[in-house]
Amino acid sequence: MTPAASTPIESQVDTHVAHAVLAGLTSEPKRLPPWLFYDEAGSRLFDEITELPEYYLTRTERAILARHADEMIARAAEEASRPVQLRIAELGAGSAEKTRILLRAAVAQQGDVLYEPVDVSATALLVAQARIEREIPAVRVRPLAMDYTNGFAFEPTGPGERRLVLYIGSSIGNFEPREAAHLLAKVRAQLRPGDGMLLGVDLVKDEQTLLAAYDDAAGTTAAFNKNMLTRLNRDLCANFDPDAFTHRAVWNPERSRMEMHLESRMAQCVRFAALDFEAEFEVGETIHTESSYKYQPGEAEDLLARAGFAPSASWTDEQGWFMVCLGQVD
Ligand code: AVJ
Repeated sequence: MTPAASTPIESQVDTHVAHAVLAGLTSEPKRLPPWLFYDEAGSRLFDEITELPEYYLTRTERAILARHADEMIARAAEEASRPVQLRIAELGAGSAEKTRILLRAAVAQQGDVLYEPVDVSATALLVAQARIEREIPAVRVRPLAMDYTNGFAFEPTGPGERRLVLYIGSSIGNFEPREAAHLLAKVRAQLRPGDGMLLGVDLVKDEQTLLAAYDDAAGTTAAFNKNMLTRLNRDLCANFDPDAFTHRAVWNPERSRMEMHLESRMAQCVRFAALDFEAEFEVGETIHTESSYKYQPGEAEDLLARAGFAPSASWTDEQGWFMVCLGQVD
């Protein structure tokens, strides 16, 4: 036997991915967690989605930030007695494309700024760091590569410093409302009086607009959804035929969320060679791959308040499609 062939398969398998797949595909109905979207190809497809005409979220939030960044930064740094220096952290920073608007506003207000992006993808962080340091030299970038959903620790701020945590892009929408409140409370527990949290949430709107945003004409969202299967073929030696599944986007009004599913076009059996596991699909059976919760105006503030923040301001666009809220620690 060659050394390669005798290497235990387990040692090559990402156990985090393996556990997610075993739990999700043995449950009824079947599900897979949305973090599995973001391998290299998936992250690229997501960046493409943010530029689609139907995907209003990114450009709407960007417009809100562009219009109100100075006020957001000024409020976060507001202090009666002495000047404060803001330090900006960001959860799920990714390519940090929209963040640069806030960083520029902070530089204009205080001269320089320390930016601490947190993301599971170390490569995304390196790319973002290089770009920001080149474009805005007054920003020092200190990236932190980790899965912030499993707990995290910020470096304590010094005297005269305040931390502003960004959680923008509607990433919070992927969490069940109770999990979302729990995650924000964990962030709150790391902060001190005067620190703040800037939260971006997508708002409920007409169904047609929502459906188009998650089922675009070019098929990019369908490719993004199906890429999860391609990723599992690679990571777990599975034999999914991505074209044996159909992309489905559904508005669930009872739960106020968009859902993405992959629907099996036929009865089929998929084998995971790395796990010695098989998943059976009936014709029409679905895998639920993502929920994106949509909030009512006022609910984002409630979410912040439940996590222990005092909601201090919120900003929206003319159509009332997206909302950015600032919460502060009293
Ligand atoms: C990155 C979670 C905000 O829910 O809209 C884009 C991901 N899914 N198209 C979202 C996504 C389908 C996105 N978030």
